[in-house]
Amino acid sequence: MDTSNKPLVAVIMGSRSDWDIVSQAVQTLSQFSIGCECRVLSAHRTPHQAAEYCAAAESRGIEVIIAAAGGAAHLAGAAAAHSLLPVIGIPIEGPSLGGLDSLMSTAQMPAGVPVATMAIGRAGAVNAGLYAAAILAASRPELREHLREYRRKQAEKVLAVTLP
Ligand code: RP5
Repeated sequence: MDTSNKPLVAVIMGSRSDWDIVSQAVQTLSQFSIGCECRVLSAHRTPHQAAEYCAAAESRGIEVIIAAAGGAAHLAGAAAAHSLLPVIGIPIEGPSLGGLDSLMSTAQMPAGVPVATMAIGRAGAVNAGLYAAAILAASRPELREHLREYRRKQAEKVLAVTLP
């Protein structure tokens, strides 16, 4: 799919400290040969730059934004406020509240500005990649087949499990 590997997904995160988890989303995208661009941008520490980046993303050919943040996790919501692109939020687990703070901050958007909120941490990051792939697959039959194959192999692995 998309052999030019032109970035179709923007992956943004509030801090470098989020990268270990966020890299799982990037790895998932790369499994489907989906090009992405990654940036550290914070809703609180670099609010203007984050807004500008999200507002300009669509005009640069980006089709989906993945935004990860921890704590008072407003990055995905801020991205959605500045773009009509679908925004997928990954709540990052922080040291104090186990990620529940990030989950609530990402999910509890007011009606009118949606964010598709994934699970906390690694599962959320992998699923953010898969969800972005599903969005892109709506107009890319080859990618849709790739997703079907992914699910088939996943099921095969589960069914092959043997217990002691
Ligand atoms: C959030 O604050 C970031 O997304 C990160 O999850 C959290 C902590 O950031 P650092 O203090 O590690 O830079 O904005």
